[in-house]
Amino acid sequence: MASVTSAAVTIPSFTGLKAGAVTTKASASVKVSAAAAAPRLSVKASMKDLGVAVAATAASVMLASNAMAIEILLGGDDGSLAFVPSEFSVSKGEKIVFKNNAGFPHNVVFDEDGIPGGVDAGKISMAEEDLLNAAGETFSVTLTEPGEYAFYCAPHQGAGMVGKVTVS
Ligand SMILES: [Cu+2]
Repeated sequence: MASVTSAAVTIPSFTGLKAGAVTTKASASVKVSAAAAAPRLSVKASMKDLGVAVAATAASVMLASNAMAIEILLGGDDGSLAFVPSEFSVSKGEKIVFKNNAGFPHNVVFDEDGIPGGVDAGKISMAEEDLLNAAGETFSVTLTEPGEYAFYCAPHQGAGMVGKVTVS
């Protein structure tokens, strides 16, 4: 019973996909035999659908990030010593807000050897000895020069609390 039902469902849906792909994409190659053309067209159609889905996701992320600041947590909810997320991207001029979450004190220091040439690390960093001591405290920075920026938390750099932001 069950196998008969699934076969009955599978065959019509595959045929439907094939028919849709042929009508939308292959009007020029009418003479190609259906048996030879169908598998390739089916693969093309599914890759095309996937591409559309990815592009739509990327577009909505870009719209969201252009509209406002991005927030990065200092310390994971479980108390782990990490930036969350540790790697992210922003548009130039977008505000980045680092927010104390757990496992503090933390701070945010950009690595002078890991930022675009001409950018002054001191102007975009907290001082090594300055610390965010309470939950919810923030440090904000806006980067205007495109490129990759490496940063770290001075007290926890040795524990792996480092991050990277790509500005474009
Ligand atoms: Cu830290």
